Amino acid sequence: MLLIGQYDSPFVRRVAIAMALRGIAFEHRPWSTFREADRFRNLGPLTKVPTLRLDDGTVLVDSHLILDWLEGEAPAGASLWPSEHSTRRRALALTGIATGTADVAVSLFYEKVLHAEPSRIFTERRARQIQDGLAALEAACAGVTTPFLMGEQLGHADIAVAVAFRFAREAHPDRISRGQFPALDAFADVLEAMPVFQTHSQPFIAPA
Ligand SMILES: N[C@@H](CCC(=O)N[C@@H](CS)C(=O)NCC(=O)O)C(=O)O
Repeated sequence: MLLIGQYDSPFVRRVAIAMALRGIAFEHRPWSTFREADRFRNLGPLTKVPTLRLDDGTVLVDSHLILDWLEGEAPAGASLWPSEHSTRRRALALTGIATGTADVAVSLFYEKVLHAEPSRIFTERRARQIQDGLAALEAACAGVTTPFLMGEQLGHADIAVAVAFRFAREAHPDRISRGQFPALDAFADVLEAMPVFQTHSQPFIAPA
C-alpha cells in the first residue's frame, strides 16, 4: 500500500498518523503535486494528495474518504472516532472546522504564490476564515479538561486540529503568531511531541 504526498500537507499527515495508530502498514512516497506532477499521471486524474494506492490497485483520494476506508479496514485498536453518539457528533463538527481551516489556509497560500496579482477580496476572505476557524479551535481547546479533546483517547478530531494548526502557522507565519491562540499552542505542543506526530512530519515547503 502506498501513501503519496508530503507530510507538510495537513491532509496527508492526518491520514499517515491515523494509519500508524490503527496499525495499517504503508509505504510512503513524498511526491510533490507541483515539482513531481508527472508521477501522478497513472494514479488518476486529479494530481491531489493524499492519494492512497491500495494493494488491489484501487486508488483513493481525499483524506476524509481514506479515513472512512481506514475505519472499515483497520485490524487493530479501537476506532479513532468516539463510540458514544453525541461525542462522535462533536468530534465530527470539530474535525470539519479543523480540516476546513486547513483547506482555506492551503487555498490562501496558493493565491499568494501562484497568482501574479493575488485577489484582495479573496485574500481578505480567506484570512478572515483562517482567523475565525482558529478562534473556534482555540475555544474548543480552552474548554477541555481531559487529556484529549473528546476525553481520554486520542482521535481524529485531535489529529485534525493539531495538523491544521501547524500547517496554518507554517504557511502563514505573517498572519499567525505564537501566543495568539494560547490553548491551541499548548494542545499542539503536546501532540507534536508524541512520537507518531514526530515520525509523520516535515517542515513546510512552498510549492514551486
Ligand atoms: N479535501 C482534501 C484536500 C486535499 C488538498 O487540498 N491537498 C493539497 C495539498 S495540501 C493538494 O493536493 N494540492 C494540489 C492541488 O490542489 O493541485 C482532503 O481532505 O484530502
